[in-house]
Amino acid sequence: MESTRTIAALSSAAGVGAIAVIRLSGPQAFSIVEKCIDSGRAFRDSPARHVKLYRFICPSSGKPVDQITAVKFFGPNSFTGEDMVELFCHGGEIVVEKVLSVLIGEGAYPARRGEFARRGFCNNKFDLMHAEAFLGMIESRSGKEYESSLEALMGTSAGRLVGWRERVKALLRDVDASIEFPEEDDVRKSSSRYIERIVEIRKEIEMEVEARGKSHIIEKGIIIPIVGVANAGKSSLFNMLVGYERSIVHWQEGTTRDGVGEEVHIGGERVTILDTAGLRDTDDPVEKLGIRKTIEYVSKAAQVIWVTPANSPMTHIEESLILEKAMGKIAVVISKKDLAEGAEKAEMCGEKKIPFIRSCLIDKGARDALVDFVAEVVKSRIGSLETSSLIRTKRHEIIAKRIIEELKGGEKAVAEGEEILAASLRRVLADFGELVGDTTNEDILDSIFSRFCIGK
Ligand SMILES: Nc1nc2c(ncn2[C@@H]2O[C@H](COP(=O)(O)OP(=O)(O)OP(=O)(O)O)[C@@H](O)[C@H]2O)c(=O)[nH]1
Ligand SMILES: [Mg+2]
Repeated sequence: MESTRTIAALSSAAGVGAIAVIRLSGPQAFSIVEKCIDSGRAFRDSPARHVKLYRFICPSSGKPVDQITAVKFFGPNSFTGEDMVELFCHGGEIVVEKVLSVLIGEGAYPARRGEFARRGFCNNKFDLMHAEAFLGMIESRSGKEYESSLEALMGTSAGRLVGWRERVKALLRDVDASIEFPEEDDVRKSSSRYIERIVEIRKEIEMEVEARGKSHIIEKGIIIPIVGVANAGKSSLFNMLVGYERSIVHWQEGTTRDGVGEEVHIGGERVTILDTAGLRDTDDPVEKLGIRKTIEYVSKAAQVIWVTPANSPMTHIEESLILEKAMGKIAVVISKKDLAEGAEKAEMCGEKKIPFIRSCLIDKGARDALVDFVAEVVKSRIGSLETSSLIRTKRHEIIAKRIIEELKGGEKAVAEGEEILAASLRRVLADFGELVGDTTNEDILDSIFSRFCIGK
């Protein structure tokens, strides 16, 4: 039996660190570690969740391997629901390798990806949504992703799911009762509310799926194009934000012809900044293509940075291609403040309530203020994007959409007969079951847990 094997793995990140965490789980977790500690009795007698310092040895040679601390967790009160040991050794690659190989020599099996979490799930320590929240927490690369994983991890969002499920169950009970006792009046009365009740649940799930759509923007990292007329200083700003001379800066107009993107962390969020071709009338076919791309970025991006020079008046192109098209999602950098005040442009931004900063983009000292400005812009943009802490993965999205379709079918089924409605509601419940992992098959579990790291 596979689950009776005792598994071991490095649970902290591979590489060099002060401390490494090695986990063991399974019926022999305690006895294996006990053999590898020179005062085995001290470990055996140590109570649960108690940290102690030990000398870790190789039992066959008796030679010391490392000085460690270890904690015991008695099943079912552990992450996996089994007996578990968390062992902290020194975080050198060789040390970890030696400790692990001693443990394996004493009968532990190297754990597969996500095997600890899978055992916890199989022992009902948490449901599948919760297990996926661990993964979300580990993988989150932006503050917003972290927040929604945290919400899922703390169980704040699960209440809504339980609520929907209970409401569908209650509805099914009423429908079943009505099938069984068709004459009873109060049952009849409730049947007139079937559609209403289904629509209510469906709309709530639809809102959640819609919010998931917005999470996509964040998961991929929000893309922010820097746009403006030719020679405004876009590439200068881009280089400043990414921290090195990524784009060519030149006094000639039309220097940048293609979108150049670079991922950066700004204000705790993962952002892709995009340098674009400057907007101007040109006959150059390549530049024209670049400009067409810029216009596309302006219309598609969730946030746009518009660079406009202080020393020249606003152009018609800026008015029609940026201001009009990106209203509500632009932030302005008024460049070349060393050459002119740019008072008119600043005034215009003030009037239209557009966030702006005046800057000299050839002054390296201006970088901090620009980064702070962009961080503020990113924060308020991402903060304004409502995301779902419930429908967080493609899997959730697919099942939630199936539930929505099934509920729509249920709405129609009310007219077709209660048996058909009941069958439809049963399918909805099965889908909810799949979401939390009650009715999920082995292949799906394999595909979920294989995305975890080894040691989780
Ligand atoms: N004095 C001054 N010059 C600047 C400033 N910002 C940019 N420049 C200069 O303006 C010229 C154009 O800068 P770029 O950053 O290449 O401008 P761009 O908007 O990328 O231009 P295109 O790619 O041609 O559309 C360069 O010579 C820069 O050194 C500024 O704040 N003050
Ligand atoms: Mg450029």
